[in-house]
Amino acid sequence: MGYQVQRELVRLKKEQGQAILAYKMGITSQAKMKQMNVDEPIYGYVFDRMEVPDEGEVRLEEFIHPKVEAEIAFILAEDLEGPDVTMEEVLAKTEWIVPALEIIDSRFADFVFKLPDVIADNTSAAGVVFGNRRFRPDAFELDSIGVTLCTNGEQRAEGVGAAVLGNPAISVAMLANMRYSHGMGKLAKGSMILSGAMTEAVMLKKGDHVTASYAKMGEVSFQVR
Ligand code: OOG
Ligand code: MG
Repeated sequence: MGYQVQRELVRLKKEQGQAILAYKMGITSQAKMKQMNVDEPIYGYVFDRMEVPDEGEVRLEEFIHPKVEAEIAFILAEDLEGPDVTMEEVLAKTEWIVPALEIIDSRFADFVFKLPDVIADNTSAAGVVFGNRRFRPDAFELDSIGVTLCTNGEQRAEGVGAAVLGNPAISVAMLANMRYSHGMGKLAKGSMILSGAMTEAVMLKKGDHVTASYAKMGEVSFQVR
């Protein structure tokens, strides 16, 4: 099973001195779930060394065939523990929401994989750029936040919060509940969670300047060298 391999991967990375920076949900859109023929999203981990500062740089050589997608991240004010976490509980226990870009990369050619493979491959986690500004969870309706993803000023993808399981907070609730059912414990206060892509993933090329522009939440960007 994919999660057993993933657990071993996490153990090895920790042994090498890497630390978990954030949790991530993946395959959270109806379109992607249908494509993968699943009715449940998947989760994985973002490690500390995957972080890129807002307006920072990545080197294409450090990846295999990276893509980027726009997401909303949550930072918890209180512990979240399954099995019955709801969207309302997530919103009540969230300290901040933060616009974020996720860089995904895959061991599998053309990102063609079966579900256990992508879970074992840590859900393609390869990088994260958190925006510099953070917002209270009640500042907006998260399902209606729109985002456009551009490379070199040209729009490549767009999306909206509702693309993530109806609301990104539902994705966080599902993460807490899935972790409970897998015996993985609670999401502790202070945890950061990437809730899943609001946009299609866009292939990166050398020289790309990537910018995600969020309605009311500003921009997150980085440069590919
Ligand atoms: C799996 C990871 C997907 C997301 O936000 O949906 C993901 C993949 O498509 O390679 O991170
Ligand atoms: Mg993602």
